[in-house]
Amino acid sequence: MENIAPAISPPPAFGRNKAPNQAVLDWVHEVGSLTKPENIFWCDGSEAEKNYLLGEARRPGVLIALNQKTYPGCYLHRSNPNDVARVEQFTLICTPTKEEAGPTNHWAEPGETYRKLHDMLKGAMRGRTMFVIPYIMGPPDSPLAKIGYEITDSIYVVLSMRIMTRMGAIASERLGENRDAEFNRGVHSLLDVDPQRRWICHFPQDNTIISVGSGYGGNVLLSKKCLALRIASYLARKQGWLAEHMLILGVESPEGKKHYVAAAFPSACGKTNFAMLIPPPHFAGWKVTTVGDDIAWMEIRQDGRLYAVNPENGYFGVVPGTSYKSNANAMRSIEHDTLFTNVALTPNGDPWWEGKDGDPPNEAIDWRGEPWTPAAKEKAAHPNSRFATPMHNNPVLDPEVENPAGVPISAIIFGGRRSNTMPLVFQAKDWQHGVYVGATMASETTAAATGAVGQVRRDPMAMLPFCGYNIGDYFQHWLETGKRLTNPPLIFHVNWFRKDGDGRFLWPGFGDNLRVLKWIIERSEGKAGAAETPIGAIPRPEDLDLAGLEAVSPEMLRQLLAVNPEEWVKELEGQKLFLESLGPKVPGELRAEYDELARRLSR
Ligand code: GTP
Ligand code: SPV
Ligand code: MN
Repeated sequence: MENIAPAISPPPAFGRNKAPNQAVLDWVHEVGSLTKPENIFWCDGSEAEKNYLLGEARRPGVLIALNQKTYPGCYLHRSNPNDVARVEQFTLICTPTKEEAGPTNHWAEPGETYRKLHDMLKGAMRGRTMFVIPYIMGPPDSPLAKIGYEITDSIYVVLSMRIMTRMGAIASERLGENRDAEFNRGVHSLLDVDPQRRWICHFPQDNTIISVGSGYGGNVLLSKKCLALRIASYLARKQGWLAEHMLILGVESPEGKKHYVAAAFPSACGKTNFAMLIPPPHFAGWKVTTVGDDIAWMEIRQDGRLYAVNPENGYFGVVPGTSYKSNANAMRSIEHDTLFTNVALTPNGDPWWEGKDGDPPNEAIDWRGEPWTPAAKEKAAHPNSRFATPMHNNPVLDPEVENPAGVPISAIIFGGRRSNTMPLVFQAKDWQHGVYVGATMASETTAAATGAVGQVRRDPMAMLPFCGYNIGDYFQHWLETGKRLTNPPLIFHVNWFRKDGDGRFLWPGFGDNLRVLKWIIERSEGKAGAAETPIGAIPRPEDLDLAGLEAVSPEMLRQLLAVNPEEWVKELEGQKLFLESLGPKVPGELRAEYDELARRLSR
């Protein structure tokens, strides 16, 4: 457990290559003077550096090497048991006014917050090594690419950032020597991993992030949710593009027609799995390829279409439930060169988790480091245990993933985890209605964030915890983007999680989601049929390709596709209350969409 982060032995030659940019040097000097580390290590991203850091990480017990025969290049990290997920209540947007952060964010005044953080960081790295990590988000030549520097006292963060971003010399070279060149400043310190002193603070106006007191995932891999969503969404609005919590996938039919689709599902609601989908046996000749599994940066190009790039270089995915049956592509990806967090360890040194193929081991060490047997009540792997794996491990990585121009998006899909109400799929009437559907979507909460699990909450565009500014302005930005799109993607909503009266999933999900995806792309080509309903167009059973799908009876299909008036009375009320709770910044167009929906439902 990385409660303490001892200094490494004096950095070898490659740990001393400073950045050529004076603005970076000045800032690193400033943070060093404040935090007082034992030594400063400049990361270059080389293999030699990786091997050196892996060696160092084993000494203080930061990482455990897994069985190198069965899991070559794989390691296990156990985070502090008080530190296993994002902490939304301690995640702050520090804009000059509270209104800029808006009704859905926790706000704090920037000046005072900087002062508090500086107090906490004073001498915080004494006896530790301060790592300086240069990184690029996005294909380096993309007009959307962004450079960041993360300073951290955690080797685990360095090794994770190496996987998750384009890290090292490439980034400092790209930044160059110009003192005014733009880069994100990220500072992270574990402090003493005390939940009482855990703050994830964003200063969008300064392109700055400061994170203290955590060593876990989205709290500390500052490239990810902090930069690529919260700060990037703020920049995107100013600059006229979109930064979204979306996977990006390619889907190719047997005739060779290819589409790209972006989909926003809240945390732990199926993005990674959908992005790596394996077609069911009946779908011979169909191919699904992954551009990204969590974040999409999108902009309009000259042809009036929306193009997307994945800013990341790796996947930080949910482990439990991953198996050859549910996602063989993910399994193949994580069998080598992968950093696991909070999974269980078998006696032969393999990682284990609930839902892995085969029988549970007779004994194991659980995610906390305690002995475990299948008779135990507690889970062996934490429900939010994760893998960090390079995207180039993915057997179905899309060939366009490094294309600086991105890929053209034919359809946008919103989706949530809903036991009831929401049909398997429906299509919004147009862009504006689609924005309403995204703005009012809801999902049951998951283990990806601390707090209660399984409660339905509104999570607009799956961005509730990630929008770096006022959500009303964000909706407006979406509406304005639509007006600039002469060739807009169609917008859909899906729900893989509807349940029957006995609480069982009605839809098998995973690979079978291609049946829904096929309908979606056929709609984009103006082909497949549908029934018009008050909430949008829904496929009739005959509009879906259900060949070979024995698991779903006609009655189950009826339930999956149903729009039940009693459920929708409640849903409509929930949507109304939510929009009202957001205050006056909600665009009039969305209030009009609500009125229209209410009118259609009451007919
Ligand atoms: P984040 O990384 O937190 O953003 O999550 P994500 O949206 O990428 O979710 P992921 O694909 O990792 O799936 C989360 C959980 O949902 C896992 O336990 C999966 O097994 C489960 N899941 C994913 N797809 C489906 C599906 O189609 N049906 C069902 N029933 N479960 C699914
Ligand atoms: C999410 O919670 O949406 C994640 C995991 O992708 S984390 O990086 O911890 O935010
Ligand atoms: Mn996510």
